[in-house]
Amino acid sequence: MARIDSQRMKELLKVYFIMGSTNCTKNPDMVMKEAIKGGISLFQYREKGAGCLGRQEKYVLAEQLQRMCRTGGIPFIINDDIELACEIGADGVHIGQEDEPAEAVREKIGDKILGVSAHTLVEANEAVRAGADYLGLGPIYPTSTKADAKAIQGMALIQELRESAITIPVVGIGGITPHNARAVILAGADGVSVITSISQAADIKEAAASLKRSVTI
Ligand code: 3NM
Repeated sequence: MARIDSQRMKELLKVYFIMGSTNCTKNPDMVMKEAIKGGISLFQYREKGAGCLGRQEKYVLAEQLQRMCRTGGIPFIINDDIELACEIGADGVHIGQEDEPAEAVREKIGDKILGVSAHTLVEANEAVRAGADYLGLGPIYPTSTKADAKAIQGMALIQELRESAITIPVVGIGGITPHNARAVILAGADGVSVITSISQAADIKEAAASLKRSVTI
């Protein structure tokens, strides 16, 4: 296996859905099924926050969601838990700045997809050097999903990055909905990453489909 091609990565980032059990008001299986039907392009399992699942249950849900992604042809990424990602053969991992250094994670995961959250140009450059395949930039808009979210970035970081020499695929995150997604793409992102606007939508399939329409320019 070789590292993912940058063009393919950009395609996968278009509608990047992130979810864990605490983000769902409905059964996670059902949410996943509808999101796939609606046209998500990539999925990240992120089990975080108050009331999140313990090790064994997390493992079971991860495998369940991974199976659904496989059937739907959607690559399956795991947040933070590199051990779990390697154990179940996930397609990639996503890490933040507080996690293990990207360079060490790249060593452990070989050619799997590596995503890194960045909040400054310095962090972005460092992640590229360490072997990231894509960057998550945020929070773009206000979000109540991540308790320790940094200051709102708006489009500034995406634009700054696009004006720099960095060409790595990037996805915006934080408070993105079908109504404000297009601005993120127009600012230079390759896609949008969302939790709430899909996981808690009244019509999950339509929310995913609507995001897909918004980012298709
Ligand atoms: N990371 P929602 S913001 C997981 O800024 C995450 O790096 C962020 O959730 C960052 O789509 C965020 O519900 C939460 O706003 C995104």
